[in-house]
Amino acid sequence: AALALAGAAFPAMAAKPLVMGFSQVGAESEWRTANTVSVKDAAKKAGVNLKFADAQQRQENQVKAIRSFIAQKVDVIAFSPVVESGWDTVLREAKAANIPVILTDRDVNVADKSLYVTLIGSDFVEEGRRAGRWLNEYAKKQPGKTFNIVELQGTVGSAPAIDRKTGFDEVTKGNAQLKLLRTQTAEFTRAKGKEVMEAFLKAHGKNINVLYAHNDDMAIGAIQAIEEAGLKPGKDIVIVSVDGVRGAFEAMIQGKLNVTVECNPLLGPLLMQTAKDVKAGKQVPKRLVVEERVFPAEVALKEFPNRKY
Ligand code: GZL
Repeated sequence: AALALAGAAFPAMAAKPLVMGFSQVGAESEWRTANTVSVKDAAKKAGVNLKFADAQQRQENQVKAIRSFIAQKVDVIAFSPVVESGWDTVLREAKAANIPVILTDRDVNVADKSLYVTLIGSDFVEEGRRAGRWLNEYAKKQPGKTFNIVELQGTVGSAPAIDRKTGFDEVTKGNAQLKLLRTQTAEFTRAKGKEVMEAFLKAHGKNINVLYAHNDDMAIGAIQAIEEAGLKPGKDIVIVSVDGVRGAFEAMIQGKLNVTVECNPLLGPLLMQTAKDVKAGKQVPKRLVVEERVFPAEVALKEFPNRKY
């Protein structure tokens, strides 16, 4: 009789750690830094082997990173696309290599939606609507007064810049009290926010009543420019911003910023769980939206100790 394999015990196969290639936009804002910390911490906690690449806000660096992840045969690719367009080719290469792609934070504009599994992130159009609704309510308290608005847009072609403008315009376009004076990109950074606000102030000075900034970093840069022009941010120029980062809470507590619309960067844990589900062949929704709030200056002091980023 064949020799029975008496009790040959195979060592329990330790699950090989999931390998994730992550291409990050850059390090342009407090929000982005918090997002990177969340992804790295969550990978550690989830036992995910994370290969992290910072693109310095350049799309060609993200394409290069994704190609390198494909060459390394990672289990899953995740990235936050710096702009919406120009991803079809490299995502088709990932699909041909049978590597699932998860979008975090920002969306892509691709003809074939099967090129990515899901998008985890905020509803930027709703964030823009929330900023516009706050301003409509603010204007209502001063009937008859008109407000000249200047707008600092985020990175040209990025989902948050396109959508935050869309949402804000949608809810404010019928308001006769509000008039958009100037709008220009300041690329989500403090430095550019200050530079563009200086130009706006040189051209329009005291005629500016409101600043709508697509993120807190640009608002904080603009606050410096407003003070250097001898005006009071938060009073002479009312400031509406987005993200809800620490710097915004500090500015609200100092009376220099009037409201920030939260955009949650803490996507790491949901990303790691989703990656594991995808690898296990589970169905995941095409869109995973994170919950967010609006923080007017009146609540800043109370809320500040609870902030996690
Ligand atoms: C929003 C994110 C934006 C932030 C900016 O989810 O893409 O990019 O609002 C960051 O601070 O630069």
